[in-house]
Amino acid sequence: NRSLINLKPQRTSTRELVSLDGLWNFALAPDGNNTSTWTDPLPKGLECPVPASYNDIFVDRKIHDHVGWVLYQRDVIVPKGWSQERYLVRAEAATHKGRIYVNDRLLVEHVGGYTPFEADITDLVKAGEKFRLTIAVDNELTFQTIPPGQITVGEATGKKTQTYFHDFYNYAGLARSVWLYSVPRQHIQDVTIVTDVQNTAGLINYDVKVSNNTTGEISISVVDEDGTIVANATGAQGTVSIDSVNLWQPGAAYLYQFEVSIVESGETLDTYSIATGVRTVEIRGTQFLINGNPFYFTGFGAHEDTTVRGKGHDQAYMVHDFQLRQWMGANSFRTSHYPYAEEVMDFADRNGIVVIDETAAVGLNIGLTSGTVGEAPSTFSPERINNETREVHAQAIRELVHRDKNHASVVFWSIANEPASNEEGSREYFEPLAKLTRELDPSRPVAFVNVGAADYEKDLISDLFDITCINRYFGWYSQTGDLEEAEAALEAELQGWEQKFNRPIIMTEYGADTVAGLHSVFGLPWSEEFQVDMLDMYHRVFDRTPAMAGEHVWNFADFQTSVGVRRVDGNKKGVFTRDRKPKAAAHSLRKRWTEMGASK
Ligand code: BDP
Repeated sequence: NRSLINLKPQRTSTRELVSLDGLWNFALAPDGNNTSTWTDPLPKGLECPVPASYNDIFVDRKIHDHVGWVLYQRDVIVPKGWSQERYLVRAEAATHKGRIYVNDRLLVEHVGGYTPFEADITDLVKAGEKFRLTIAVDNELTFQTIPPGQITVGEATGKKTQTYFHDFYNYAGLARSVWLYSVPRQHIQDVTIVTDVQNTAGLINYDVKVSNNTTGEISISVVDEDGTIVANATGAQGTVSIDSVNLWQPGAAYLYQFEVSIVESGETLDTYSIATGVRTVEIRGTQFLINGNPFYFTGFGAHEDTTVRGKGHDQAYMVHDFQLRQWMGANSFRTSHYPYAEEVMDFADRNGIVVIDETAAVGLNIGLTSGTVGEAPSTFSPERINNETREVHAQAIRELVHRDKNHASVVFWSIANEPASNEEGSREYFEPLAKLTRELDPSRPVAFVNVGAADYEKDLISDLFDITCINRYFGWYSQTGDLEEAEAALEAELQGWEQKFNRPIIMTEYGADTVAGLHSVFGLPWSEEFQVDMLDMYHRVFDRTPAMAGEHVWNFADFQTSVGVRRVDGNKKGVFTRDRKPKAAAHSLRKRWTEMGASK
């Protein structure tokens, strides 16, 4: 199913919205390919909260380690008043593959764990009737999924185990909200907004798509934060201009409501509103400009990750995490390593936080984490990351751009994290994907995040992109504990990139695993002192590198990973612990970033 879905559901004067969040019946799907039993009422017993990853909820290792399908089920009633409407079930995400069943019928299957999908149920269930909603979710990763993975079968036990090439736990399930919502028969399907600035005027270029049956006229109003209408227009495409515009600025968000309506004979048939920040993004030489002013990214790479709920979206954590970022003086984050819940993007828009928006293409790099001694197998090959993978990756890009294109906070796209861009085949793989992203959104720069092994001499694809984003671990994975050697290596690397491309460089990851409470008078690795010293060293080098346009520490908080000899209950590179307590580095970083912010 390749069709792009509707705009995020919204309650307006013409649309209704019912949350299906809460406790759902839950079961591991019976083995085998016979899915006919999946839609029967589930056996009594387990109830699983939505939104949440299911893995850490139950005290059952079998569920925690499950590889394959699980089933979520509940009864739903379509409101009686919806008889004149169309109505849909929408899941904001099912990681990594989802199916929506209504009673016994499979309506839709969606691949990709971090973007929404939906099923129109109007013709199956009458308004006022009850139906059994089953959502099946599959967590398997193969070489033809994004992110990729591999399933092995235990020799002695026959048990399936999921392995993967990325460094965070494969949490799965319904980690985001599920909705039942209505749209009018004639409805707004999609809106694309691109903003520009001319002297003191703000321009909103827009393109509205409506349902085929639409006979009404399209009317546009732009409303400012005081509720005053500042511009009007009619027609499906065009440009509206706002005099003396209030720009959306990093740290000082201003949002207009871009209200689209379908109007016929004086009656409003549908209306939908998009929070719109007017701002420009541009690269000039080594500078990244927002509204014509150089912007230096400070902040973190992060994860959607908390105890018990895994990747489950949680408003309390979302708000608290934004508070902590603001307390730190951080002005931005990257959605490493997958699209975050759309509520997070809305919140970034409202809070003036700048976002690097990343697809789930992480771990396209077999050598990096295979633990292979000697020659690693090649990543891009017919048996591994191949043309089919690239097609799935292309679809992931389409769905991300479709979902997030109207967010002022999103300033550029990252289409992959740490692929094997030093390996043969990487260029053939990435060239069409970079091109596709630009075609989908000509208004934003396109990047990928480069891995240490593909340094400025070995990388084969960076010229296809607009910005140099690199992750480096000098002093941790190499020159371990020797910050003098690490400093020289970092400097040489940054100079290499600076000479290769006249464009901005962002250090999208740098950091050290740090056990909160572990101290060392020698500043040895794993101690809080080492994390402080290492970050300080990087900052010295950044400050003498003119092309630097940003620094994102890895990671905002400690997070869960798969088990392994390098990880003790997960990755400890957090500046905060998993429960959001600051390590020593939080204070030194905070000093640097708040001073940088103040001096602007
Ligand atoms: C980089 C990855 C990131 C890891 C990090 C690390 O981009 O996902 O968690 O290294 O090893 O390779 O901590």
